[in-house]
Amino acid sequence: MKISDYRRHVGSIIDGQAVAPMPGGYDIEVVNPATEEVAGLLHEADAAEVGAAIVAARRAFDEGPWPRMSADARKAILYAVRDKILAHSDELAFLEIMNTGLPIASIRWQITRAAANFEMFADVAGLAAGQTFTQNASYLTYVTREPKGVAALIAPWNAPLALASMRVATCIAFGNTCVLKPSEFTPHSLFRFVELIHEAGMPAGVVNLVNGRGHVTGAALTESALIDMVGFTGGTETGRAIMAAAGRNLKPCLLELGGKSASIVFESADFEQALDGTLAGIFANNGQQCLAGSRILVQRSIADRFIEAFVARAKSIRIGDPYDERMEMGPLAYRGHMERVLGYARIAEAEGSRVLAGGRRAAGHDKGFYVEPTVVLAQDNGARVCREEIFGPFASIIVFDTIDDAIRIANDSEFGLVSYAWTSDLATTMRCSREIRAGTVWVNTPMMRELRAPFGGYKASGIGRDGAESSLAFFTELKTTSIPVAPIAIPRLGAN
Ligand code: TXE
Repeated sequence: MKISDYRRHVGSIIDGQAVAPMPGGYDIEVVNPATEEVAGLLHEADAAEVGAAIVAARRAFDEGPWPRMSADARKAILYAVRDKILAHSDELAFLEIMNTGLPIASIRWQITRAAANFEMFADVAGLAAGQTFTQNASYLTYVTREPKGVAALIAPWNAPLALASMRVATCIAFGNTCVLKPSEFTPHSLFRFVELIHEAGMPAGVVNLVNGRGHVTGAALTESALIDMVGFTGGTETGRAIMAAAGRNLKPCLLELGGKSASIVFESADFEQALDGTLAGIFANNGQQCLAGSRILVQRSIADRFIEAFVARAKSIRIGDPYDERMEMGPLAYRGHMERVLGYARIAEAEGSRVLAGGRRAAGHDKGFYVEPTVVLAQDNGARVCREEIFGPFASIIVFDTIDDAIRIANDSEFGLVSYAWTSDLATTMRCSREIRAGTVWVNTPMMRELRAPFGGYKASGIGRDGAESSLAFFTELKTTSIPVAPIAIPRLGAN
């Protein structure tokens, strides 16, 4: 695809129509992180434009066909969205890489995931059922699930299609409508995604799109009293601000936030598998993933050998043009983020931790936010590089002695999104599974998302879960109806 083939200036899509950017409106340059060139412009939606998008979503919910359609009719459209995503995967991949700098192999997989999100939640909604209570012989009481209303959905920049499609699919599958706001760093693939949703036959107003910065467009969306719920994926500090705004209007929030997850390598591990898995756990997706295994805990008996092998492999990771199939890492998403990640190498040195690899911009690139895979041997878990989410290709290694130490260190964190355990010992596996306070424990595997199962965080890693039952619970209201099965005696107030 050529640069002239895509829409460079993206704005809002309201009620199924692209909104022409207003003259004099605020435009933001979107930078390609691999080349530092301006890839396109983003027209920022102000509060009035966000309001128009919310009104469109409100009307589509209150009066439109989508919440009133049969589940099968909705499923047919959601399947058509899946097919559109797959049919346009090259185009979506081009746009996603242009904004994010993620390597094409990662992106291909994420586009497949975006399509799978629509299929999975169409199926889940198609099978959702209520409850019936007949214990009281005089009554039939049944419980139905109804769509909850209009959602404000805020997406991050680290995996825009995979993460926004999860929010949108879980929301609309149950009959809700939404306004989606992508990150201001990565609007292009999601603009095309929302166009494709309409090309698949989605009624106007079900999925609306606004673009802009968080404190302008995002805040106008989450502070609105006309929305019914908020779904957010992003940083923990932003999550706090969003929940505070939504809380003022008593709107519930589903928050998938940051992490500082432990990847624990026990001496009982299959060494090569653990090496492959811990490397993938921190360096996949350019290190920019909430579920990264960013604290690597290694048992002392194997520590020297493991660290040596880990550093050697980290130094050999192929970094370069994200459109090149051979590359394993591309540039970080934006300059400020790159500078923040590099800053942590200086913090590590100042604190007395040892930088074993990386910690600087990758050599051989005149342009682009490329950072060398960085490995730090931390003094202990109190180091800032072990406590703060860095969100880049930055592994902090800690050496431990016993399983008690490993579990204590894993749990000694503000976060609790996921954890990884590498062991062939059953008792060790079971202790990790039971005692680590994180939403997911992966044993002997890097990231494995079972979309049916709950996914989300303990502690500052989030509130609520994605997943078949969890998404149903968040995105629907429960209604109880009670009907007498025969005439009943009602007190006759005022009758005599
Ligand atoms: O993301 P933000 P930032 C973490 C990671 C990263 C840090 C900061 O540690 O270094 O967060 O990243 C919108 N009201 N993660 O600042 O702010 C914003 O426009 C409404 C973890 O770049 O979380 C964007 O659409 N919306 C992570 C979205 O929030 C607001 C993914 C995410 O941006 C807003 C990304 C406001 N007041 C970063 N302020 C993960 N868990 O996957 C911002 N936004």
